[in-house]
Amino acid sequence: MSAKKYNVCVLGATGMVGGVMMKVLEERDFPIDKFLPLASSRTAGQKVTFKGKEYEVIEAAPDVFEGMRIGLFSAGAKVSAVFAPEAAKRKCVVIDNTSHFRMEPDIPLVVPEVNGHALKKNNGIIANPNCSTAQLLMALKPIYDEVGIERLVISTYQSTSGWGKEAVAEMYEQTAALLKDPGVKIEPKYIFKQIAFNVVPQIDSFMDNGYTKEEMKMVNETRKILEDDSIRVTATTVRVPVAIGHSESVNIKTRKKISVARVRELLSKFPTVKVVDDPAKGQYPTPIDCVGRDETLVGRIREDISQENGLEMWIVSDNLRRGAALNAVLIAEKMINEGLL
Ligand code: 3JN
Repeated sequence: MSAKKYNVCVLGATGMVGGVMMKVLEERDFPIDKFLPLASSRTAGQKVTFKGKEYEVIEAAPDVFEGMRIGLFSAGAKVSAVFAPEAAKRKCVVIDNTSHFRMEPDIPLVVPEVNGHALKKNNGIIANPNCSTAQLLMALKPIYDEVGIERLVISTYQSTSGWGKEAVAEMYEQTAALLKDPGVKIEPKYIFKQIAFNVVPQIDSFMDNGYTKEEMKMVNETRKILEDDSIRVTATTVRVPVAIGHSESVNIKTRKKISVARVRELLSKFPTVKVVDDPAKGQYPTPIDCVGRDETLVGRIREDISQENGLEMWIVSDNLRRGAALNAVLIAEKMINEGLL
């Protein structure tokens, strides 16, 4: 990377993704001159530590972006809607982790390893995909490039951290309460139904077509990132009582036949994908294996016995990291390396 250093702000610095963004920036020794942690009025004033130094989190306002060059945003779609244009206007390039701009035609939606080329044409706002989409595409891209994809049927098993700190705490609190008294009445607060000892087939709100917003994000974002609206995609997204790490069962109908051996070979060569797939040795990925790791883990790769050109696979990744923070930092690094920043 260049010797140049950048003024970087993180909006949503008190949240789970914001925390991992700061960690990833530190770990990768991102070239930072001035660092500014920001949040909405709800959590501004709290303290965060970055590179061993304590910072007070400043409340986001248009003027705070003056002099900033890179903004990593993860404070919710409404906050981004207000502040991303304000930041971009002040020459602070925004990498936004919310859904607000993802489907806007002139805003690139990017997983760097998959469609990094899309960064070239931007108006100062880049969208980071939904966490479930990002990890999915890491595993699909090499297959798509080799044989094309006709249809995808996805079922997700998403951890509570995808819904924020409060949802993770809610899972532990409910679990503790039920261990103490199995008959206790659980009142869900952040997750739509009891999450302890349960699974909940609703993530985000329902739409008129019966799908949830999370499901339609996966459908629409997959097509945008692969630049292929002909792919048919359906998804059921489910919350499970796991703290970190989203899992996905994916059925793929390819346009041409591909062997399982070739899929394993292609995935093994793809950056930040790791094949963990040795059924004879009982090896396949589970969410606890992916926590804190950059790699998307893929296993259970097999031919679908029910159709021609069908594949089944299981994709696991750290949703806070791969699906959000790392993806955002990789976008910034790629823009620097390509002279876009
Ligand atoms: O729950 C998950 O696992 C992922 C949730 C993502 C999410 C939650 C609330 C609002 C998003 C997102 O990234 O799409 C949004 C949003 O930005 O709309």
